[in-house]
Amino acid sequence: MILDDFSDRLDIALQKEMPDHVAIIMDGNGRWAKQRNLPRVAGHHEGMKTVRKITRFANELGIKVLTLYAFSTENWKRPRFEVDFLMKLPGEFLTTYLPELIEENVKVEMIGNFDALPTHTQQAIENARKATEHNDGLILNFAMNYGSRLELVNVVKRIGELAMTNQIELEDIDESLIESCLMTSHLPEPDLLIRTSGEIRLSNFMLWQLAYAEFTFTDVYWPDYNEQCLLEAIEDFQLRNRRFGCVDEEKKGINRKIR
Ligand code: V0D
Repeated sequence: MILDDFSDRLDIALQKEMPDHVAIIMDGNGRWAKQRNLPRVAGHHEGMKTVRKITRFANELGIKVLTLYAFSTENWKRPRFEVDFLMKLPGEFLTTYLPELIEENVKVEMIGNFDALPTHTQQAIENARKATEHNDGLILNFAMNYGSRLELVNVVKRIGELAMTNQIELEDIDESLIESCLMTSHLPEPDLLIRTSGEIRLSNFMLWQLAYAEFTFTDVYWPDYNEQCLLEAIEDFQLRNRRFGCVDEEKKGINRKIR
C-alpha cells in the first residue's frame, strides 16, 4: 500500500499539527550493547549517533525544541568508569557534530546542574552554547545532571527567598511564578514525551512540565531508534484529541495560548 511509504507518511504528518516541543528519555543503550555482547559503554557511544540522526530529523520536521534526557542526577551511582565515559560524550559529540549543528541553524542548550559536571564537560557544552547562541532553528536541549524533584526544590527555595525578603506576597505565588523559576522557563512545555526501551516510567523527568503532554512508549532500544520511529510517535500524537481538560474544541486553542 502506498501509505506505507515513508515519504508519503511524512508529507501527511507535515500537513497536520506538529508538536512544538518533543522530550525523549533515551533508554536502552546498555541493553542494546548486552544483546550484542558488547560493553555497556558501546551502547552509549552508539546512542550518540541516534542523537545526531533524530536531531536532524526533528529539525526537518519543524519541531522547535527537542529535549533529550542524557544524564540524570541518579546516574552518578553508576560505576565510576561508566560515569567517566559518559562525561566524555558531550565533548566527543560536539567535536564531531558541532560544525553541522551550526550549519543546520541548531541552538544547543542544557538544563540541569551544570556546575557539578567535570570541567572538561562544562567547557565542551559552554563552547557549543556560545557557538550556537544566535541560531534560531531547532533548540537541542540536553537534560544533563537533571532531576525534576531537585529542580522543584530549587523553585521552592527561590520563592521562599523572594517571600522572606518581602519581594513578593503569598498571593503572588501562582503557577506562572513557579514556571518562571523552572530551568525551562524560556521554553514551551513538551507536547510529546517519548521513552524508548519498553520502560513505562517518568524517572524524575520534567514532572511539572509534562502535566499535559502526550506520552508514547516504544520497545525499541535508543541506538536502534530512527526517523521512522519518531514519525510513528508523531502520527500517534496527531491522532490524539488534546483537550487540556476541556471538552470544547474552541477552548482548546485558547488554552494553548495561555500555556
Ligand atoms: C549516552 C544516549 C550526546 C544516552 C545518547 C553525559 C546516553 C548518548 C550528549 C551531549 C550521551 C550532551 C550535551 C551536549 C552535547 C552532547 C550526551 C550524555 C550522554 C551524558 F552539549 N549524547 N550523550 N551526553 N549519551
